[in-house]
Parts: sequence; C-alpha cells; structure tokens
Amino acid sequence: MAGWLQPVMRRAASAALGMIDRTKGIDLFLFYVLMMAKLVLFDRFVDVPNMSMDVDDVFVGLGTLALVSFWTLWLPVRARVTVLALLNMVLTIIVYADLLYFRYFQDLISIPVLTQAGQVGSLGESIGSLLTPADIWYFIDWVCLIPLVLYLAFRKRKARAQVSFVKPKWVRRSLMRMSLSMIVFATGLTLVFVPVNMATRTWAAGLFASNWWNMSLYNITGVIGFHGYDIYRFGKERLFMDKTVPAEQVSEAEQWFGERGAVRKQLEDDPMFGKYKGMNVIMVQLEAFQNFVIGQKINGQEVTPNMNKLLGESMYFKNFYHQTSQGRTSDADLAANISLQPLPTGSVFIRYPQHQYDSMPSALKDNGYTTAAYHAYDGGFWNRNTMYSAMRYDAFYSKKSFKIDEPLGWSLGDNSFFQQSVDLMLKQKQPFYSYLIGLSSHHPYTIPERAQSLDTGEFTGTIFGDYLQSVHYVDASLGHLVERLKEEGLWDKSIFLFYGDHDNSIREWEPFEKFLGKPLSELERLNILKQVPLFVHIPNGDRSGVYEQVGGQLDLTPTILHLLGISSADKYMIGTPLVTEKPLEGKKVVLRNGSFTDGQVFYIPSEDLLPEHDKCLDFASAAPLETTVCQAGADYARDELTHSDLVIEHNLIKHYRKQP
Ligand code: GP9
Ligand code: MN
Repeated sequence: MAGWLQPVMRRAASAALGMIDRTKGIDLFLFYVLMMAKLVLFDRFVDVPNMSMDVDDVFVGLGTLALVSFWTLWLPVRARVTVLALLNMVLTIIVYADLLYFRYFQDLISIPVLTQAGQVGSLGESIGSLLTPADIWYFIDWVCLIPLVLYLAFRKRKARAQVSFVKPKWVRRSLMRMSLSMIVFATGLTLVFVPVNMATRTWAAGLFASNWWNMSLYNITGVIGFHGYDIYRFGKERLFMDKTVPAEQVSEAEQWFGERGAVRKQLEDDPMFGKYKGMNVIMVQLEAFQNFVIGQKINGQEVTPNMNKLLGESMYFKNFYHQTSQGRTSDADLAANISLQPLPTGSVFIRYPQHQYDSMPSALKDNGYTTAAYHAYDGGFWNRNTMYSAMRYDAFYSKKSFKIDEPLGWSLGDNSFFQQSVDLMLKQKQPFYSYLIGLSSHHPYTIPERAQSLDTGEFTGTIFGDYLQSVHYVDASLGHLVERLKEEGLWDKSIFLFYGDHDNSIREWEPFEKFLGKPLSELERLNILKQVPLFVHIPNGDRSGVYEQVGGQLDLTPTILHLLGISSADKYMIGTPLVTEKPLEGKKVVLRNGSFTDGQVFYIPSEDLLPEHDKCLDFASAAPLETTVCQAGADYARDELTHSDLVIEHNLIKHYRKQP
C-alpha cells in the first residue's frame, strides 16, 4: 500500500467510527442497507421466472438480517462495528458462493451439497466462466470495511476508567442495549414470520414438508432464511436419526430386506436371468403419462399410435403401477432406480440425499457400465445434481447440455430432447445405462400449436383435451426415438423400456368417463389414477405381448439387473423382476397410502384409519370382499412401508454394511 494512503485511510476509518459512535446505531442501519442491496442484487442476478423479489420478500430479507445481527447490540461500539463488518463479509461470501453455484447448478448450496465433494469440485473447474464484471458490486463496500476492521484491530486502546458494577450509567446502558436488541429481534421475527406464514397458509401450502426445489424455498425465505432453514432441517433429521431407532426394529428391517433378497436369489434359476448380459440399458421416464390412453382412439384417431405399434415387438405390462407420493417425479426416479418406497412427506432426493442407497447406476457401474442421466431442466430441481452424484452416475446432462431448439412447456420439447440425448448417448462407451426423463406432458399440458396434431374434438379447450394433445405429442417423440435407435444400431443391442412417472392431477372424472365411453367404478378410477404404462423391449422383440401380471416402479431395477445377470440378492431393494419365465406367485404391489394389489384383490385402507372402513375389492369385478381376505396383504403392505421408511430415514444401509 502506498505510504500516503495509510494515514488517509486511518483518518477516514477513524472519522467513520467517530460518526458511528455519535449517531447511535447507524452502523447497524448501514449494515442493513448494504446487505439488503446485495440480496436484491442476488435476486436480479438469479432471475428465476415468476420469482422476482416483491415487497414481502424485502421485509423477509430485512427480517433475516435483523435475526442474524440483533445480538451485536449487546457489544460495545468498537466491537459491534468490527463484528458487523465481519458479518457483512461472511454473508457476502455466502451469498456470492450461492450465486456462483446457482449459475452452474441452478440451485442453492445446502449442507448435503457440502458433504458431496464431487459436486462442488465440478464447479471449481469452471469457476472462471461463472464470474461476471458486475459481481464487483458485491465487494465494493469492502474497500472501506477492510481498512475499518484493520484500524479497529490495531488501534491503540485509550486507557479507560475502571468499570464499576454499581455505576448506574453502566447498568442503564446495558439495559438499553438489551432492550434495543430484543426490539430488533422481535421485529426481525415478525418480518420473517408473517409473510412466510401467509405464504404457507395459501399458495405455498406444504412447501416446507414437501419442498421440490431449494429455489422455491428461497422464493419465500430469501437466501439467508434458506440457509437458516437448511441448517434446521439438516440438524433435525440428523438428531432424529441417531436417537430414536430401537435395535429390534433395525434388525427386523434387515431381516425383512434379507427375505426380499432371498426371493430374488431364487429367481436367479430363471432362464431369463443373465440372458441379456452386457446389453445397453435405455430407460425413459415419461412425465404424467397414464396408462388409460394406450390403445384409445378419439374421433377415429389413435392417441398413442407409436406405442400401439410397439405392442407388436415389446412387452406391455397393462397392470403396472406408479408408487409415488409427494416427491412426484423424484419419487418415481427413486422407485425406479433405487427400488425403495418414497416417504409419506417430502422427497427423499431433497430430505436424505446424503444417505446410502443401492441404486441401478451404481450396480451397473460396478459391472463395467457407463452411466448417465438426461433431463432438459434445471439440474437443481428435485436436488438431482446432488442425488445423481450420490447414485454414482458418471454424467448428468441437464438443461445446460441441450440446445433449446424446440421450446415447449417448461423447457425443451421431448422430440428434440430425445434426439439430442441419442447424440450424447452415441459418445458413451458401451455398454451404457442411459436414463432419460421427459417433460413435455407436464401440467398444465398446453403445448404450442405447431406441436398439436390430434383432433381432441369435444375436449378442445379443456385441460383434459390439452393432456391428450401433449400425450399424443410425446408418443410421436417416442416413435422418433425408437426409429433413431434402430438407425443407429442401438435397438437390438439394448434393453429399452419406458413408463410414466405418475398421474396427471386431473381430478374431474367427467371427461375421463366421456373419453372412455362408460361410467367408472371406484376401482376403475383408482386404477386409472395409479396405473402407468410399462413397455419393455428386449433384443429381437423377444417375449413381446401384453402381460396381465401386476408390477410397480419398484420392480424396474430388479427386472433390469435380472435380465443382465447381475445379482441383487444382497442389495437393499424391495422389488422383484417382472420379466421372468413365469410370473412370481403371490407378487404384491404396495402403494404409499398402504393400498396393495396382487392382481386378485385390491385393498384400500380407510382414511380414518378405522379397520372397519377398509375396503377389500375383487380385482376383476370390483365386488367388495370380506376385509379378512385382504388382511395378510394389508399387513405385508404396512411392513414394506415401515421398513423402507426406517432404512431411508436412519441411513440403515450404511449401518448394515458396516457390521462385521
Ligand atoms: C422437472 C420435472 C417435473 O424437473 O421433474 O417434476 P414434477 O412437477 O412432475 O414432480
Ligand atoms: Mn413428474
């Protein structure tokens, strides 16, 4: 530093301190102004559509600043100014780190992310490209703050008269500081609590229980509030984890999973086990794609002509169920790739990404496969960046890996998405596992006119009509994908399968009944809601046909591992293979609400939890049966859900593997 600068800076800092000392509390005021400006700047930079900062968010921002700083009022002026300056620097670093992380991952840094070294590491490599000149605004105040802190740290203390504890002035000053800090604290709490409470009572109901994206939380809590909540969430789940599992429950769950493994072990004698060893695996998850559209026509036009055509060369499982809960797409992903039940609240991807799981990509990687996930949306959504690196995917191609040359709905149209995914797939070392997640048939299902080619007749202009239209578009995209896989010579070198992730959230039954041309019974409605199509193509179109046997998303990983001859007997998975010489006897599909079906009966537990209100229906005729007929299955369903929850929430797979 130039010699002349030192005294100038010292004098400036001393003048600033003098001013702060005289105009009580202006330091705190300045802290709020500077930090608030940085929070606004953050919001402008991330610029998430429909999420820009409004007055409420400014209040929440100020409130969180008050909550992190109120205690500084207990300190004497000199210490307070130093601490506030340091607090400014620490918060600036956090907010700026979030900004860089967002630019790369479209997400905020959370504690589970920090425990995933790989993820932060991949940011390190491209950090240069994430900086912009305007970022300087975050640090402009440091030009004054750094000299101020240095000056305060090294300034010689003036000798002070000894403080006497009976001195009324000292007592008065302490009381003043305490009450002032309490006022700031209470104001902060109100500024945060009132808008957050209002939001969660209205449009953001359930957000904290089932949050789907950290940015959605940010939209309500602001960036500082988000980190506060993240620490609370992490602490709560960690503390809960270590304290409350009785040892016998831990071993019961282990034994239960052992029995599931033994069922799969027995099936290793099945001729299909290992028949397709070394083949690539291409698995496609389609958004909100329900089963009831397959084979249907509207005004003489097929809704899913390409899928209908595939019936001739693939296996079609017509009684296949989605097993999702509040975690929607991420639950389907968990079920399909990890073979565990979703939790009753929230998404496992968000709540427990740091826990250990046995996943399909991980098992395939151990067997020499290259593994990649493809999804043309923000990588932070459903915490996929973090979860996919924990699941050991070699690569995750999110929105930034795709050219948005066919804008549709939330992002890129499935047609271009599938084609660009194949381009990327062709660069993978074989054998590979490619997991593709489509998005075009996402609620509210409106797609641009250029993509509409179905005459939806009387449903035109309704959400049901839009749904059919988007499903028709996705069917065409899938048809092109199959053609392309054939052209590229991948079709007969791969196990290709696709299924729907969950229902379409349309709760009006009238259009369904009109479309299907009949009134629907309770069981028919349930099946429409819960069934998604599953198509599996194995090389040469082996075993093609329509299968009645029941199955669910949890069976997908065991099915694929079975065909590839990879044992899943020692894996903590629930499902069983569906593609076997003979269907597994007594097979049950358990849904998150405790329902189950085995293809003979359908059990529906009562919402009021009174066993006398439970329903046990005949699967074929929907006729009510004695509830005792379903009793054993209902107990089984409860066990499956309880053990699955226990393993997920308490990270038991890690625990079991650690045991001698
Ligand atoms: C976005 C997609 C949509 O990435 O997964 O999720 P959903 O709203 O269906 O859970
Ligand atoms: Mn979905």
